[in-house]
Amino acid sequence: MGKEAITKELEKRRIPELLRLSDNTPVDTPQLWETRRKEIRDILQKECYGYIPESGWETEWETVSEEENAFGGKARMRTVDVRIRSGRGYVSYPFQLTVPKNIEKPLVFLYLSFFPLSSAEIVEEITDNGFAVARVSYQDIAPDQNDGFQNGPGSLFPGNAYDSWGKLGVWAWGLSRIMDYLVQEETLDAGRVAVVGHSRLGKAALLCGAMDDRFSLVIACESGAGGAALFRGKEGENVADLCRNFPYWFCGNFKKWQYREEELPLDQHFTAALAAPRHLYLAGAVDDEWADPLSEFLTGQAVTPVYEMLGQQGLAADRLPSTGDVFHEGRVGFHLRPGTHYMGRDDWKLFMEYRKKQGV
Ligand code: GTR
Repeated sequence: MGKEAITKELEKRRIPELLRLSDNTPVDTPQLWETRRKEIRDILQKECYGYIPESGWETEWETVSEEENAFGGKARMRTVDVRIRSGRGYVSYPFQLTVPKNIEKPLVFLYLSFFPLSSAEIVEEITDNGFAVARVSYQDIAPDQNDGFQNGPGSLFPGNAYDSWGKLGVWAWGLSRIMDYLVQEETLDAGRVAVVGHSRLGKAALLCGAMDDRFSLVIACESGAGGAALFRGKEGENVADLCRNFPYWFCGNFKKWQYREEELPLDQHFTAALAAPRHLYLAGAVDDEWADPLSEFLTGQAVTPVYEMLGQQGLAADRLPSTGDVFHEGRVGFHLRPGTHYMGRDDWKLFMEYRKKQGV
């Protein structure tokens, strides 16, 4: 019964097929999935997020401060400056790495935050649970403004008004440059780094995990439109709202899909599916109608056949979610928290539980 209700809801959305190449070949092997992923990446970049640079820069890191006894001596905290140069110029931004002392090679959260690095936020609670946290304040990477390609990494690769990267792409790319540092840091478990963000930063985290295969887990919390929520049949924010309020998050081509969601050559299960067969976690909140948690859940369901084709369990849900539901059995995790749009300790607790349970 419960499963049928999910299938019925998803069928109503009439989303484009994931497991078929553009020439109609069915995708039924891991090799063909790799081919399909390239197609999907191309569609997403061309029509939605803009093309994200793949080469043409050099990076250096400099430790700018170190605290041996953070949180009463429980953790080490270091601030590192990421310095990036291309033929066009130079940008830098800091991130903060906090590592618990009592764990050898801890798993890591790469956390794209709304808050300045000077705020303590949730870090102590996460490190107390045995995880390291690399935290970056998103506007340190690039301002959340319609500034063309003027500030931050956009200025290293200025583009055009059609298919060049928007700010979501810039923030995602900025996270990957921190990941470059984390993978060569021997005190961390570089094979188990989760990228995580909330809302607009959940959109950026999802995109980052879609473009960069080095993350073992991708967490998009209440990421809504342009994040994990399906556009087709969605409540709340839609393509036109995004293009009116935040056109610079996306590429110029995205505007042509306003009021034409049904014709989009993609839907957001494309972005989410690029995580497969790695772990993916989508979180929603019941009163977050603007993001629409049902449409986020349905994305988890829509990507499940990809996991299954790759021999993994996807979203292990036997019913449409109701308040407080937690689905942690498969490679696609989901929870529906009571309350409004927010990422707080209740969400973090479930992310950490999921990681411990799945060993990822
Ligand atoms: C809203 C926007 C959402 C979401 C949110 C946030 O104004 O409409 O897409 O990104 O901001 O980031 O908090």
